Amino acid sequence: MYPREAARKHAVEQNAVSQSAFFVTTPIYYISGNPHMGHAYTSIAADVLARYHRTRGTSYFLTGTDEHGQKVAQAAAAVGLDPKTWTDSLVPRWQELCSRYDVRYDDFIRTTEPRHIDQVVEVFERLKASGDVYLGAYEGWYCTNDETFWLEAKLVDGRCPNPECGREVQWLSEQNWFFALSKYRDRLLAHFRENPNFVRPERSYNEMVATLEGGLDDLCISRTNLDWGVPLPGGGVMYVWLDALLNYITALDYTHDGEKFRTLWPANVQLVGKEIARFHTIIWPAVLFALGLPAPDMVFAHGWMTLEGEKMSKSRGNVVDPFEMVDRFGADTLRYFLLREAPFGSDFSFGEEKVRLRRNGDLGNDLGNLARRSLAMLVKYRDGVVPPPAPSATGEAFATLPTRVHEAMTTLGFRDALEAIWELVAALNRLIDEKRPWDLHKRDASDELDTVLYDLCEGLRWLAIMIWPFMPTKATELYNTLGLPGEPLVAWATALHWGGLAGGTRVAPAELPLFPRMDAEVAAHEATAL
Ligand code: ME8
Repeated sequence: MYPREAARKHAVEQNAVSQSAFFVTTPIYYISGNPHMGHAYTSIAADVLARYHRTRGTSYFLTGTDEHGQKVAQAAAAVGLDPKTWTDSLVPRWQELCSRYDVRYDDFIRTTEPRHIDQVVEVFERLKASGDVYLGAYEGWYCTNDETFWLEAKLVDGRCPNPECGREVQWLSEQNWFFALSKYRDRLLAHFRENPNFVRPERSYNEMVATLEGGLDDLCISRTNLDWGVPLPGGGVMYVWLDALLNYITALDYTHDGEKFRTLWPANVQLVGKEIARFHTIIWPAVLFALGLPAPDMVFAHGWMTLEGEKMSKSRGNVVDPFEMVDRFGADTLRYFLLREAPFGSDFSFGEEKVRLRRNGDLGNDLGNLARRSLAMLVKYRDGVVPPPAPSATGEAFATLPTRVHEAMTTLGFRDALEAIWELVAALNRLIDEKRPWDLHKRDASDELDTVLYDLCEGLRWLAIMIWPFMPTKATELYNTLGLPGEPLVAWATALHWGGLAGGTRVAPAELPLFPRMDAEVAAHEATAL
């Protein structure tokens, strides 16, 4: 059993939080141009998950760029650069995407780095030695856009059968290296059956089982008509998909038996867009099995961000610039929007008007006004000093909220988690409307006013803690406004007990409003001013 599996098993037996880091990955993105909003989506989701698990112990978040293959080579050639100079010039923009959206990765791997290339060659040698990689003749159709070989029978009108692509395919005829994928079909099917959570959501799970039941061909894993890739002993370069998939373990120093590898693999969650589920749930685990390694616990194939009903993608040209959006709306509003708008497994359309509605509604009217009104009343009626805790119906009603949010986060139900958190927002707003603190003040109902003001402040503290993974900047602002120092990166199990906010705490509501209203005209004006 792998050390990490043993540690987890122990944690489960002891009913304790596992001390080993929660390991989450994104796909490594093709660096054939600048990032678009779809790329930001996956990275934000991974960041939210990593931050959530940081509140429970530690997490490790890996992302990076996929820099080999014909697609990148062609993009570089189109601007007259060699591929490495081209990717070097683009990587800073991809990393900037992360920093602009508060996406804090622990490692950013590039497949052109020596640490990756050396290990890819070593893996190739190991697979050759075990007989899982063998030399054979390849003749078949290749789609450069998808970097995928297709069987003749699968082509649609002689073109790439991927409905998102449909481009011309090329006939290739070469001596090539093959990976014995077909040999792993039964083991994969058994793995799927024994681990229903291996592939989520269920739709992807079912699709992949159907693919497996339909049979697997061995996979051609080398290319001889291309030199932009990891060079293989004896000539040719490695098929870009195998090269890319291996990043998940080369980043952990796998072939050097690195400490990171021993403590982090298998990954807890690997996030991918649904179009690349097949690579991650069939080819990837088969390669891991061939290396004698366990498969990740879960591959989550999320839905697509669309524009006017079509998948947002570079090749279609219908992309939204994430830098322009973050300048306009700020990172937290977009992070909230993306994870609140649709269940994580479903497609959803991106639209600025929709972002603006969420910003002004859920964030501005519901949460922002709650904070503004509550703190203004505390300042007005109690000089900004939090009253002592008292037994609270609100506290009782929401005692199970952290557990509900946890359950949602475990299944990557980001939207459910946010909806559950917003129940507390709504309850606190109702509390103000029903109790009318201004009347309590007029009537001199001092104890009751204390209880209401305490509940509002304590509720805001809970909210700051629970929204932190989603909106780290605004959550920290809210937390600091309550007179609490640092970031609300705290263990929920100890921090989320109603009454945790000490009476006598002095609030500092200077930073409000949290979410200033955005008018359509203002948004448009700001856009033209950029
Ligand atoms: O496939 N909606 O890279 P890629 C949602 N290099 N997510 C989207 C999206 C959209 N419209 N567009 C892109 C590759 N994404 C390979 C991966 S991994 C070993 C190699 C996100 O640049 C989503 O995560 O085409 C998708 O799977 C990924 O970007 C594809 O990025």
